[in-house]
Amino acid sequence: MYRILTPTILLITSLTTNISCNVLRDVEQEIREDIFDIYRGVAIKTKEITGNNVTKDQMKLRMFRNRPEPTKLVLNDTDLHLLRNTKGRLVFITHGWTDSSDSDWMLNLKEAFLTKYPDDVVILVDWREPAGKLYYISSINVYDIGNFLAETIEKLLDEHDIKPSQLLLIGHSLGGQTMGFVGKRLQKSGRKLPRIVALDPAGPLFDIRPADKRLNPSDADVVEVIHSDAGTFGFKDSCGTIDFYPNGGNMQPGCYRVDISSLPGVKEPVLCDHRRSYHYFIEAVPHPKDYLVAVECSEWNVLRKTCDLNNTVALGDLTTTKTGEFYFNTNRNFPFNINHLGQPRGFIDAVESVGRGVKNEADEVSKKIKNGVSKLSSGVKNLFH
Ligand SMILES: [Ca+2]
Repeated sequence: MYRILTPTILLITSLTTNISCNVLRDVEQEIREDIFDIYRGVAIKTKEITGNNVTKDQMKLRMFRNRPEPTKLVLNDTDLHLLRNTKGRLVFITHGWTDSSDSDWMLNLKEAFLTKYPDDVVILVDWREPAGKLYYISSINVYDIGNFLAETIEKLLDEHDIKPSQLLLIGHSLGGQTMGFVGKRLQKSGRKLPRIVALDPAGPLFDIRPADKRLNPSDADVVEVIHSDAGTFGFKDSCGTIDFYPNGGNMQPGCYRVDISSLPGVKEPVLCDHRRSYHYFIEAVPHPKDYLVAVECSEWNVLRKTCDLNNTVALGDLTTTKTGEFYFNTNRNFPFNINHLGQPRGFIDAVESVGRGVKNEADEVSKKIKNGVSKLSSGVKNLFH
């Protein structure tokens, strides 16, 4: 749609939007430090990979497919031959901290794939127990889970005629980091994954690690990253071959509308931005073209956006080999796709919304969050349970 527009460079100032955003970002930073930084010292001292006892049976693979007949089973090593004649892809999807494959988002994403791509097989990777530890421990456990999943994939490639081109790995939060470790491990035996999709890959404790100990652009031929809570729960900087920053990457419209002052209701508003990454992706999968279209921007800061309207990619295009940083705006609620006729509409919406009172809302919510932060410090262990 952008191609019909004549200007190739778009500059839009949105200073007012960013003032209100910065209020919330400061508060988010406080929450982040309360939740994660108390463990930071421990995590740095912990020898990575050692000192934990994750076993392979703590990783469960739940397989779903429509053909040759609808099948749903827990996949053991002895069942891998069932995948031998898969015509489509093997889509591995995994979750993050304190999450499991029972989550609606994983089941919805599975359905999105099987409906749009009926020849695909979806395998939900469940590691709920190692993912349910204190954050710094779970953040170390991703090494083991990544290695276990890589071993299974090696068996599929070596013994069951699966081709590397059939593999697609998708993970949210710590799961995004996990899939990076699968890619690293496979490269040790000379194979490279074609594509990883990391949905707001975890930032805390990974942001202080060197690139080879976290998700990085060399983990697969294409590493797609959707940053929806960049710098808070998600990884802030570009860490893929292509990085999407919906709504700028940290402040998702429609989040922060739940009353945070009554814990444990704090869970939803705090994680709302982080979770939007999978909501956007689930909505994108059925529409590989002309939907949730992102535009490449070389600059996106307080004062200006410098975007190349001729360089776009749809979020659901799982064939793209484009590289760079891409941005798109969304609606506040489902459906998140904005009518892109006249592409600048998304940007105009963002500016207009300030006039509609977003600033007031932001101030009110930030006040409530600040009240919540003091409660968080005392109850952090129970926060996500
Ligand atoms: Ca955020």
